Amino acid sequence: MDTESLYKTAKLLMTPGKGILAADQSVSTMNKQLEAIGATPEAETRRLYRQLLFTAPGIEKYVTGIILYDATIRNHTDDGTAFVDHLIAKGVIPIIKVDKSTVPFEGFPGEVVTEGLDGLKERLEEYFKMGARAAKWRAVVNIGDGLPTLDSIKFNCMLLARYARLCQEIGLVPIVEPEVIYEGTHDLARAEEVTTLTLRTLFTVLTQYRVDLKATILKTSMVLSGSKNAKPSTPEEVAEATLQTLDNAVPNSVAGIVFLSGGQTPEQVTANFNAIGKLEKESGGLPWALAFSFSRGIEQPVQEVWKGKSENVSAAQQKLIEVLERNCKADAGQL
Ligand code: 5MM
Repeated sequence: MDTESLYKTAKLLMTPGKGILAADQSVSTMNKQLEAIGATPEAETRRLYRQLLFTAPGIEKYVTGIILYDATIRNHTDDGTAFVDHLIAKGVIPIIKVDKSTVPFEGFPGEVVTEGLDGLKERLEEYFKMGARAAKWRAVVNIGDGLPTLDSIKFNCMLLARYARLCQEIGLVPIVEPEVIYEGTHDLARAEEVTTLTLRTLFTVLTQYRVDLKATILKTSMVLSGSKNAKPSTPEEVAEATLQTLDNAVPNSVAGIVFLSGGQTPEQVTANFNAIGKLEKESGGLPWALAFSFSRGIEQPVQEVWKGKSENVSAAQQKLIEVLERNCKADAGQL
């Protein structure tokens, strides 16, 4: 394991003032997003959309890395340049999503388990050769009546540990993403309780299975009341609960923490992220660097401008830069 290279990559990914763009939608998710804007859900439209994102002038000023899906890492721009080579030339680190999504967890009604360990070592080796230097795996934790179960959390954390240690062996920085789902009627206190339990379990299991936390990035949900709770959390409440949870559950040695947007609206997630940035400043600094790693929270406004039409590409790229710039300001609590 080349720990020095891993530490260097992790540090670059967490460069202050920038974030990570999650452009790793699977084919089915991407197609749903295309249909929602009236675009044709086919391979060429998906390629054109990723090209729009990756060739946006100046994107490298706002992102350290971009998370790609398997079909995207194998794809190219109009002139035949591999997307990975295009990103590397801009100083943007290619990151690859390596999980194969979730399936129902038999014996655990209402819970899911993430697939993707079979053949993972060979896939990671191939992605490394292509130019990827980090990889992401998403586990899902649902909150509901009697949910989540500790057994389900533990099992998903073991899968995350196996993936993370394999990544480090091969030279890829693991981005571990245990997403506590926003959808539901739960209140803020319950979200905090579940997120704390999930993160504490995760770091116990990662340590047990010899994952180097100094070469690991956590991708986490913000802590907020459920999407169907009668009392939506204010940005100040989200900031306080989120930082308290991280303080209670994340070891100082972790290389960095990035946030997912999790179905919050783009405006809501940026306001919450800004409140986190403000509170971070007031607290005089945290043990880890914090950054954004939104997908829907950044891309939804871009897709709405683009609508799948070539004449809107430039305006959509401007929108992307505008949203990224706002989130970089929010990172510093400057909105
Ligand atoms: C768009 O969501 C990504 C891929 O999910 P699917 O495999 O279901 O298409 C996901 O990995 C994403 O990177 C993170 O969950 C964060 O995305 P959001 O949209 O929550 O910021």
